[in-house]
Amino acid sequence: DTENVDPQVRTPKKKRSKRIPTIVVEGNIGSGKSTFLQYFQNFSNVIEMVPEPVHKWKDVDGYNTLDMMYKDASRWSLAFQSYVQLTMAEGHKHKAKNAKLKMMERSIFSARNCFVENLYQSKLMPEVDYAVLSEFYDFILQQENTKIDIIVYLRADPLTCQQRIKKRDRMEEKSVPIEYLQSLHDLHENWLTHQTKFKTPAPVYVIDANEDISKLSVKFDEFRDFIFSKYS
Ligand code: TTP
Repeated sequence: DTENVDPQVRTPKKKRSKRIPTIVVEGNIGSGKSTFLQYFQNFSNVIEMVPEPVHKWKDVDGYNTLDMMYKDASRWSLAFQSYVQLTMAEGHKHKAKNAKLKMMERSIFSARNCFVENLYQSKLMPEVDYAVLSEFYDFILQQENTKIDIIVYLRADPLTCQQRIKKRDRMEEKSVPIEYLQSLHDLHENWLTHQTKFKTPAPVYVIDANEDISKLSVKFDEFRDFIFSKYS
């Protein structure tokens, strides 16, 4: 009976921590997401970055699942994409502690709507694997707080992406063909520009990312001003 409880001794209600506005950075492989994130490292007093998960995918108890997936997608894409999905769920759950905003490279949404979809449509992933991943995805969306506030879409031509991938020379990506980048590009476009099959979970801010980084920084400045005034 709570009526008779002395308010002095009542245990205080647990403080619910407020959800921090979350920015998600999307775009094809090689579109410049890391460069964009690097730029915002300079504002770490305002924006907290969620650690980038690629290094985790390269070492799952000693297994480089990213490399395995590229070498034999039919065999390893379920293991790989399951792990990607897990690390994305962790990223969404991550609470920013010392900043007003949180920024994530990619999201569980692009992993599902672009990469898993691409593997399935190109018949590299069997229907049963796709079905299992999709159910798991739906479950995570019900359980975790995957709410995001804005998507920055770095839109770049597949050829530009290919050049940047070649330049950075990541060992696992040696054999990524232009057709693969083209179909991933189309899936990003369908999702973020045309919104045909999948709904976007937040408003989309598009940046034309074809230009050289020296020119791009002006656009990054513009986005910074936009976001800082929105959440000041
Ligand atoms: P990206 O997440 O696109 O990261 P990036 O470092 O290529 O980004 P940018 O060049 O714009 O800075 O992809 C990292 C690697 O992981 C890439 O080889 C594609 C692969 N990948 C998948 O195969 N499936 C997935 O679901 C995701 C998210 C990535």
